[in-house]
Amino acid sequence: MVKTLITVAPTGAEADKAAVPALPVTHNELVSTAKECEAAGAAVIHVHIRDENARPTLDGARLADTVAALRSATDLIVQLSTGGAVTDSFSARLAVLDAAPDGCSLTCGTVNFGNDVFSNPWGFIKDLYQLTQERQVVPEFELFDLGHVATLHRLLSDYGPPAGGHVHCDLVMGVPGGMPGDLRTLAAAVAALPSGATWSATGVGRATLPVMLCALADGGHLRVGMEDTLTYSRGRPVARNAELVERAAALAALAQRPPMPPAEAREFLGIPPR
Ligand code: KMH
Ligand code: ZN
Repeated sequence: MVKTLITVAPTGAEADKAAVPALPVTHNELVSTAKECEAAGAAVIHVHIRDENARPTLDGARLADTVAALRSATDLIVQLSTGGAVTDSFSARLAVLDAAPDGCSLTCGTVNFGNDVFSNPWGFIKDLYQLTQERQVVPEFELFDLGHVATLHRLLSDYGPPAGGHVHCDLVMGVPGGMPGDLRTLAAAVAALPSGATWSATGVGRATLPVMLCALADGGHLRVGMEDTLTYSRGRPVARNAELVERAAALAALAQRPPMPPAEAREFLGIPPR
């Protein structure tokens, strides 16, 4: 029985702190959220940071401080976002690896993102991938659409295996402009993955629960958090990221695939022990 890897994505780059007071945006809010989510069953934290005005930033010193603080306060695997916000430059997104995280996200294609475009042309994808190999930062391949799976195959075939040697993907489903969060699409995406790859899935907004249940039913892993979902149930805002992790952990336990502790998750993902 393979346990369930739970990733928490507590902040994201899109939600506005003024509209969503429970969103962790300060250093202290992020660290205390991380501790609570670890206690609730998370093994990985997918990190976006904010500046002093709660706006998304890729500031290098802040990122490095955040990595250090999360490492000293938790055993979580620290995965920095290289997606950032839709307004971030490619050079700033590449420079995220200077903060030397355990892992990073690596999105395998451009996607419409509501009224915006999340831009990931091939030239940027391959540069970022080669940088992860050089720095030995383990990438998680973020797939927002079925076409992104084709680019993942091209990346592996042109540049070889990732740092750590294991391919782990995250299906991000239900973004307006990306693949929908339903059973048939999830099955098609999983069937198209490279052989030996493992995968998590996350459903944005109202796709959260269907995607979580489908992923558990099909041997997948879970990502939850306020980056993807601001509503716990109809009309009820998320109060804390940890309640999303608690719900994921409870469903995983019900599926007889309890949460994977961080040390096991490191081995599973090919990330060296701390
Ligand atoms: N904020 C989105 C535009 C990632 O973290 O790598 C991109 C994103 C993906 O969140
Ligand atoms: Zn993200």
